[in-house]
Amino acid sequence: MIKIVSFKICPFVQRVTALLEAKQASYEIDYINLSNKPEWFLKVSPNAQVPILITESDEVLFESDAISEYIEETVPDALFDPNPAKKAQQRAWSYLASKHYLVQCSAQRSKDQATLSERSEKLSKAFSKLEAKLTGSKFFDGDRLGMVDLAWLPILHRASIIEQHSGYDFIGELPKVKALQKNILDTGLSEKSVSEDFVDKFSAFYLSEQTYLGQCAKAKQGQSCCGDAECTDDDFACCS
Ligand SMILES: N[C@@H](CCC(=O)N[C@@H](CS)C(=O)NCC(=O)O)C(=O)O
Repeated sequence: MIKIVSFKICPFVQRVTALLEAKQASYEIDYINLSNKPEWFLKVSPNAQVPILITESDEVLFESDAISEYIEETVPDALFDPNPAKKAQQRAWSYLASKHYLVQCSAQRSKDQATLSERSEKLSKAFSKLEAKLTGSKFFDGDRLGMVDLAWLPILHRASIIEQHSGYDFIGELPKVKALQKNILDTGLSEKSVSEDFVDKFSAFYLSEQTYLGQCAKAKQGQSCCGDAECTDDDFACCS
């Protein structure tokens, strides 16, 4: 059976596991601690990063884009369009998502509102491009879930957890992206592609008291708004 080496809150891993789940493929998962990488991992992972995929014949694949293409080619039920031009476009829209994974991680770790606004700007631009491209169909390319949707899944899943806990919405007033987020989350693949304790692990890192979003989350639970002395909004508008 193929094996995925993972870190629980890594969005690059989640893109790969969401693809495996979408194709109903069997796989094992091995979680490692990135702050104390095991020797065996350092020996086989060229960039010392997760995800890696270990094939049934013990070949090690790295880089989530390459791993996703391997899964697409080797596991039945193609999710890319067979037309080369269409496929190239779908790859490009997938890259737009994956190149914003770390942007979102960094925004989520912002210590104050100004930093969050500054760091969210790049992600907002990507969401605006996506909004302009979407047609209003259920998924990116019609009614069937595809590779582009799976590339956006980690970002949209994280945005939803952040919104639920803190009231802050990375997406904002973009109806088509909001509808896509709902349709992707409704597939259940976001939960299936992470560990059971994902929300706890994610919250411990991104919604701790050290982050602005963590302060918003605390405020939303009924304490003072945002921890900001000037902010007294009952509905936490300061966090939205
Ligand atoms: N370009 C890589 C990025 C993977 C990546 O950044 N993984 C992070 C965790 S989310 C990692 O392993 N960081 C550990 C390190 O860089 O030392 C991919 O697409 O697979």
